[in-house]
Amino acid sequence: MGNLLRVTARKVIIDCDPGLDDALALVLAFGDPELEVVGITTVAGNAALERTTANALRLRAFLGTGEVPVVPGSSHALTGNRLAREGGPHGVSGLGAVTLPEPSPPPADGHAAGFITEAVRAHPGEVTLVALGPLTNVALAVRAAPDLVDQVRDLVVLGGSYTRPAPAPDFNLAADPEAAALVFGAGRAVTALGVDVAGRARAGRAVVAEMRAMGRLGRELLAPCAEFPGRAGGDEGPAVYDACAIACVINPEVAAFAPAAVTVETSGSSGGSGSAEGTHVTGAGAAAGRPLPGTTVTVLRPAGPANALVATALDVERFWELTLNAYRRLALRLG
Ligand SMILES: [Ca+2]
Repeated sequence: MGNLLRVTARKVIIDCDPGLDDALALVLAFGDPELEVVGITTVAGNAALERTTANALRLRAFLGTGEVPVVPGSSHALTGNRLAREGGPHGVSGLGAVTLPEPSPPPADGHAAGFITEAVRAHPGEVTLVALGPLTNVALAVRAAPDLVDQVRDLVVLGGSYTRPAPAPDFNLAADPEAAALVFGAGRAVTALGVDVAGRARAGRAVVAEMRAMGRLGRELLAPCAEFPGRAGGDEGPAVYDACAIACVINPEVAAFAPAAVTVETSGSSGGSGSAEGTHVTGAGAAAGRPLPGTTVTVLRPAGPANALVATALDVERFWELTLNAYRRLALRLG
């Protein structure tokens, strides 16, 4: 049976910036037999690159998935701005209060963008690339190897807002708006899950109680990720955005999607002068009349060509059923 599952499992590369919800997403990816994680690539975002990479390595070790390469990528946006928002909602470490053992094997050699290109070319039409952080690595890969867009099975982006205007641009796109614009303009329909829809999946008290009952995995990783004070989301609990994107790869019926024409506001020609506009995004404070860099402008079901398939609704119950099942499966394996 194991072999049968392997044959049909969907290959994914997870480009991420762990990150509490990145961690919850990685556990889901490793716990669900529908997916075969062929690599984890890291980008600065929720913390600096050294930390997001170290966090990915720690998670890999803790989850017993040492054979999966972890490949570090970009510390800075395409414009040269720093990507990281250290000390933000994910804490200084990027993993809140979670403490995991030091990882033993180091990250793989090379750069995330090169790894993505090689892995996709090695399995044309088979690899789904899921971006859970700023889009710098993906943009670098697409820019260096334009054939990539025809060779990936799917390109899934977590970020933006497509069903309603957001008060401020979402971090993942705003951290590197030029990269985001490049990815959405790459000539292939991007599957995009915005924070407007992914934000509906929240780890409420009942969910956290279930996590806590899942042995070591639940006590030491899942529950602390969901309960970190920086992410407190009131009674509903914090949103688990990144896990939503993985769930949609496992089963697209978790969300409803519609074709859309999406453009991403960039910093414009003045962006290269050391402006930090693209890196600090959470406040509103848009310059009068012009959306902040990283803001998505969406025409749903356009008369003309669409460059994205955007999520418009989420089946929250189905999401948690799928996710908690995968967590339980991995928890059993870890004891
Ligand atoms: Ca993330």
